[in-house]
Amino acid sequence: MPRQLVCGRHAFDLSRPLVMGILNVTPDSFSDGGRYVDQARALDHARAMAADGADLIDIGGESTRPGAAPVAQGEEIARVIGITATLAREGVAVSVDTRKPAVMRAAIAAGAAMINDVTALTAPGALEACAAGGVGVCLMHMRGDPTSMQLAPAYVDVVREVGEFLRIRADACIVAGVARNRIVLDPGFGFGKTLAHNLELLRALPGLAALGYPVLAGLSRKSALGLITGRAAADRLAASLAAALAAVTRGASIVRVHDVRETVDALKVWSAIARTA
Ligand code: 8Y4
Repeated sequence: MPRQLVCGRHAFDLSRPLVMGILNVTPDSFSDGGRYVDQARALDHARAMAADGADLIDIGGESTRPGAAPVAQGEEIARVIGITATLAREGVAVSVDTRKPAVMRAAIAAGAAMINDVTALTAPGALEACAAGGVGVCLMHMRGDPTSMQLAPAYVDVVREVGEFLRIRADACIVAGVARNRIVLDPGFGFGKTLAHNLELLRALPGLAALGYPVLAGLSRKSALGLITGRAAADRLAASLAAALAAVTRGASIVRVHDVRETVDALKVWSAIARTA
């Protein structure tokens, strides 16, 4: 039987890599049209990514950038819930990127299929919110918090420490009642890691995948790719495609990307070559 990832009413076949499209609904500083304009544009972008072949759309209402202002939970809910409900009604598998249990509960009630948490459901009540909802969960590793994480990240053995953390969080999910086939692990590229740490983790992805859970890799446009190529974030498409292919070659089941159309094409070529059919 093919391996499956169950996210609410969506069941994904893991015999091919999945693409998660990134949708930020943090207010656009260039737009003074208010929430409605931001939301309408975000919805258009989400529908375009779904039409381009995104398997999941990851909606985030709180920036994890160093120095980003914290967002109150009511504001975060207002940013993400309308779009989540609309897309879910249209049959799109929506992932909501949040650290807050109240946002998780609202997202699940609105039809979210997955909760993507950069703190791996460590907030009090987060495990329970997700266990009750039947959603998929993405557990990400981060060292420190978004404000301090890039100051001087240090590990004795980054691969072992990240793997151990994720194994412990997966166990906590199972104890809380999250089904095994709903759990995704993510080493958290760029979250409290130097370029050398990110490269070590990427090389070691097969070991992480060997824990038995699908692995998500988020490398799209990240600063590690900027350090390697010398290019600004908007100019990192080729670097991002190379990174996505490197990740799936090493066992990643899901890639979280900005450029869905290009990534889907790259993965089609990769799959045509890789498939032993
Ligand atoms: C340009 C634009 C450059 C955005 C960097 C970025 C991950 C994640 C983020 C990830 C999972 C980001 C919410 C950082 N990264 N969730 N979230 N995995 N699961 N930076 O790698 O995209 S936000």
